[in-house]
Amino acid sequence: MKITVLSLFPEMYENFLKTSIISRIIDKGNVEIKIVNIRDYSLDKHKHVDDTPYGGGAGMLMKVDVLHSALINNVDHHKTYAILTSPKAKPLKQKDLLRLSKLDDICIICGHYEGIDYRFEKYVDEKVSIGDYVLTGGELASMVLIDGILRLLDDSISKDSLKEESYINGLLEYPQYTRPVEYNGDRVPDVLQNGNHEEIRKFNLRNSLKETLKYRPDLLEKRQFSQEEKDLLGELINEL
Ligand code: 6GU
Repeated sequence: MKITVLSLFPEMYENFLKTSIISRIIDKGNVEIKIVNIRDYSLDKHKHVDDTPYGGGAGMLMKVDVLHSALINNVDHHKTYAILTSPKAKPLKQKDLLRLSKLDDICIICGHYEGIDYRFEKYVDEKVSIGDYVLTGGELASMVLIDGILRLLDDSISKDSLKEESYINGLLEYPQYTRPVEYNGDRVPDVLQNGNHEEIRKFNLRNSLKETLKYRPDLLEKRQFSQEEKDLLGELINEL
């Protein structure tokens, strides 16, 4: 997979790309990441990349000519899937990361200032927000995208651990424990130590449902339940 990032702050990526898990996935060789400085495509001698909005209003907008030049000089716009980071978009979900992880060639354009000239949007295939809040720029959002995509390409993450993960099956993951068996009076639940796989499965499913009910009840509204899950949910609701 090839990922090209267009950014006004390329230095923000240095440590991110050097950090262990990400650099290991990149070093394995199937991923190439290129960070492009948008300012290099400025068309005037003062290297402007932004300008004031027509019609007035606060803040500056990124210039369409600069953005378009950065795009077409770095990717083949027929082959490359162009993603614009923006708080004005549908928030990213795990299923989006799965879909994007199957592409060969993507370009992430990091928005900045109060936004971009609207005319640039016709050169992008998709806009992505990472949540309902506002950041100063798209760089952190692009790193969220890259991290979330690369870990899905990594064959060292077992398919089982992906399957059990929060958001994949529409439930939050159940609590887990490792040694020591007792810490400050808190013990690892006995059932997890007894080796009865059916009891463990049921215990973990019940706790997944419990965590989801507590922190993300909205996820339960969208989901189809098995009879076993309905029974467990009934018990949990009675306990409230
Ligand atoms: Cl992608 N960009 C900015 N600037 N703010 C955001 C965002 C993106 N996603 C959530 N907030």
